[in-house]
Amino acid sequence: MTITERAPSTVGGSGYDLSRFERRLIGVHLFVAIIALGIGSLIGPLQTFEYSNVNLYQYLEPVLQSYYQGLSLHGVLNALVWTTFFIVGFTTFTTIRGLRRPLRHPRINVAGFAVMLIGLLMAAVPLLLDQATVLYTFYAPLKASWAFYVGLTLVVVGSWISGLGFFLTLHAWRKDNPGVRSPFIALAGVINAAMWQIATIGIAVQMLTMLIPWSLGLIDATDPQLARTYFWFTGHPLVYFWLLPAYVSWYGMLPKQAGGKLFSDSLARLSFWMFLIVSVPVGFHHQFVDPGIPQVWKWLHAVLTYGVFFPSLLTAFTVIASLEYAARQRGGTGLIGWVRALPWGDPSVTTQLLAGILFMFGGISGLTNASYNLNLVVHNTAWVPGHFHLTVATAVTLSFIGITYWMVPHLCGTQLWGRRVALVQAWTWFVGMVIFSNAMHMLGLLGAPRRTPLGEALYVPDEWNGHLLRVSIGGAILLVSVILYLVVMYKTFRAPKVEAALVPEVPIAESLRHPQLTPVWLDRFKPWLIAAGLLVVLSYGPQLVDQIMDMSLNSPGPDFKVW
Ligand code: HAS
Ligand code: CU1
Repeated sequence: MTITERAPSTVGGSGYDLSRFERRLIGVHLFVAIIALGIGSLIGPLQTFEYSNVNLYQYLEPVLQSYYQGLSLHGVLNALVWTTFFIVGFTTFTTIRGLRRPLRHPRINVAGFAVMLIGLLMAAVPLLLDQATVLYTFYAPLKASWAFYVGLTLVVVGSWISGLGFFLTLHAWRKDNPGVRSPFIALAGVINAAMWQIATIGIAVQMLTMLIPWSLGLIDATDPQLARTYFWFTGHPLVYFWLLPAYVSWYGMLPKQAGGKLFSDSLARLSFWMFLIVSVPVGFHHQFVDPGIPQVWKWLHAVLTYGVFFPSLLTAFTVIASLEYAARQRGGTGLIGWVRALPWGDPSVTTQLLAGILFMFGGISGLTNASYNLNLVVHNTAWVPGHFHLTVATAVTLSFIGITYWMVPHLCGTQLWGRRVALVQAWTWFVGMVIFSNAMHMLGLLGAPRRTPLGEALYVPDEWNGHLLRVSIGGAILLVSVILYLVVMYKTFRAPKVEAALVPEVPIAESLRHPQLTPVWLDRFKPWLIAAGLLVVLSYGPQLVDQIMDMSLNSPGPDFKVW
């Protein structure tokens, strides 16, 4: 095969400078994301202190009425708002910069942002007024104000609109570059957007046919079982919607930052296509204990969950191989001694390495959850937040933080303020999360329920106490880390502009083998989209038909509020 000179491959460096408009568009996404993370993460430690019976909520009463209002804000702001705004902003960046061309229809992407922002503001009002204290999973029959549901729906619709903008931009690039493999970081971002469009059908149906009419009083009651099934149709792939942008960075950027190359462009693409196929048809692993879903469907989703484990194993292999290659280029030696040769002094690298290390443990707890038998032990216990603070709150969030360490100065034309402070931020996050999440896992095994202000309990088994204290200690360390992050971001934003050569460049990793050698089937949407659609229909279709036929809108009556 001849490799055309035209092939822009995935090589980074210079080549396309973002316009002022593009910088601003991406910047406003990041701005909203970081504010959400800031507020959401400041609430988290309050919950951990509560576990040790230190109730700071009482001092915040005019703003926060209860532990549950705080927990709802924490979950919505961190898990839904920080992630979604960051991801859409970052994918705008990887689309433009990966393809080295402007957005095909920038107005679409501006509209996407505007709709997301309006949705966020709509959802924020009832949340702050204690009218949406329904936690981030908003399980019926907990009922929030209609504005909360409409607002969240608009956030999703806005992300669809932006996704369309990415897709049209990639499409235009492909027309101009026939036969050339799509640059990895751009393709991977669009695959994630495509997966998200399929995944969010569940929540769209839930909102439009159940929760919104119910909250508006148009229907009297709802069916919690069906609502949960719709929710987890979206809720599980949601976690990969969060994870995949971190993988874009681990595969497509981190190797360059570490001084090496991407070990295999083909494996990187394969893992993204696998996520497109198997991210959705696994939602019943959140409903193993729910009545009304026959065992065989739970079994099928459990098997497919082991399938979705596989692309992460591929990722561990490929990313660690890329890092080892980089480290050996830098003079690293030994079976694992090479790890020391990685650029641990670079906060953007260190955050992502630490995120990856904790993700290995998050993967193990995920595997535990996925086993039907073990899930019966850990479901609804503190183990589950233990699991997802290693995944979404570390693998994803700490990686996103690491990305902002080069991206924010890049967009602002400044340099990262306080390199050392940022390193302390990375390590405090790591240490805080190790302590916090280990204690949560242990508490879960001892039977402590999740989503419960345990400090208020009149009696807890003695063996919980040490772990409850460690949860609070972890939370305190994380509080320091969040504050350091906000300071670094603020100072970087306000730092004096520097000449272009001193601004951090965009780290786009070259592949060891030229991407043009990657098989064509790893660059085609159609077969993968068909497979994804088929698998969703097979794994959910019959069960959804059954549940819809059996639907009983009787739970509970119109005026039901438990908080
Ligand atoms: Fe999960 C519950 C199963 C991954 C998030 N999960 C949750 C909830 C959240 C969540 C938020 O089967 C709670 C939902 C709620 O509120 O009720 N999860 C899994 C499985 C995986 C998994 C099998 N989860 C994630 C990810 C998340 C996330 C990713 C967020 C981003 N999870 C479950 C199940 C439940 C669940 C059940 C229901 C529990 C219940 O009963 O309620 C897998 O995808 C995990 C695969 C991961 C790996 C690890 C690979 C390691 C890598 C690291 C490489 C290292 C590097 C660093 C790069 C196989 C890739 C190298 C460094 C050097 C220095 C060299
Ligand atoms: Cu899941």
